[in-house]
Amino acid sequence: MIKITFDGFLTHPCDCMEIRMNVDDTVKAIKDMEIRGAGRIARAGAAAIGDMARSQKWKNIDEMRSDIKTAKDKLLASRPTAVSLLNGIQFTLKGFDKCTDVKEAKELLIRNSDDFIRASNEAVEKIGVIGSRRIKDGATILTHCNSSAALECIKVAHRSGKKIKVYATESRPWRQGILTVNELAKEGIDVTMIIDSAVRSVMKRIDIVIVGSDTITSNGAVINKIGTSQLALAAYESRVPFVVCGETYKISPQTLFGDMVTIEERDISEIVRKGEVPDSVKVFNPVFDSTPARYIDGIVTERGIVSPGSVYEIMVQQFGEIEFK
Ligand code: RUB
Repeated sequence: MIKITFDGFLTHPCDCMEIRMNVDDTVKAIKDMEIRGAGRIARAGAAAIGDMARSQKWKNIDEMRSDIKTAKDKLLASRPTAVSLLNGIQFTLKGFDKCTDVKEAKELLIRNSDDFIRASNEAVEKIGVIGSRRIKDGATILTHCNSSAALECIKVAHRSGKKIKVYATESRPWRQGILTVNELAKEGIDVTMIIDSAVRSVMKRIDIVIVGSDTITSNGAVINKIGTSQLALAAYESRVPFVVCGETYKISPQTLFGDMVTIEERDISEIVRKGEVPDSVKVFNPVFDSTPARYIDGIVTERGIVSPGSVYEIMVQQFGEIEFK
């Protein structure tokens, strides 16, 4: 298990696909950001349910149902913003309600979990290929935080022989930018790290902004790491294309029915150390923000590049059969 502790530095990319963990350990790892990034937490949630089905013994289906529900609730409470986690778990549980015996239910959950994980990884690969075509030879790219989908586009462009440069934001307070620059440097990509507040200043050097997504809403807005909307505004002002990468399971059907996306607020110790400011000072640490559709030039999905305005159609195709409670 790769350990990432919060001391202001992230040192290792985590990839839960190599790791098999029980539900409680998965929940802890997600809460502690040892497993992070919307795609990874979705795969970790699906993997935890699949492994529970693989390893646990139940006397009857009612007992199994009750344990799976508890596991689902715990996983969903681990991080509130990325709908990918909910969708990954919903996908894994598809058909579970109709199972009448433990053997059948176990097989279904294991199969669904494996299918989701495979499809999720394949989606990132496809996004990489599709998104890379939007990157011109000689382009300078700006990215934010650490998105496996966004970085895949950049890596595929580089591997195809395009000469590219990347600016990567630090992404305070967790500094996921450290992961990003390490990942890109390892690939041999020319990468420059900047502090978050340098975004507008460097925008004149940028040809395209490519970021990831945690949740995509029915009106085409994108929820991603705090600061993403600032990048979008600066790009809009400079007429620089702003492209979002998102697997279709990052679309939130709940938003169609009026639900708002919960923006996670994390502990203030991520921003200030104890005693650094008087107790009277309030500290606010929202870790995601929403970028309205009008600032987004395209959303790169595994089905192709779509406009924010077509999210509704994809939502219907993708989730038409799923019941949301
Ligand atoms: C990560 C983040 C990423 C998205 C998409 O935030 O905002 O841009 O999750 O990532 P955190 P991916 O580090 O707080 O989880 O493309 O890997 O799903």
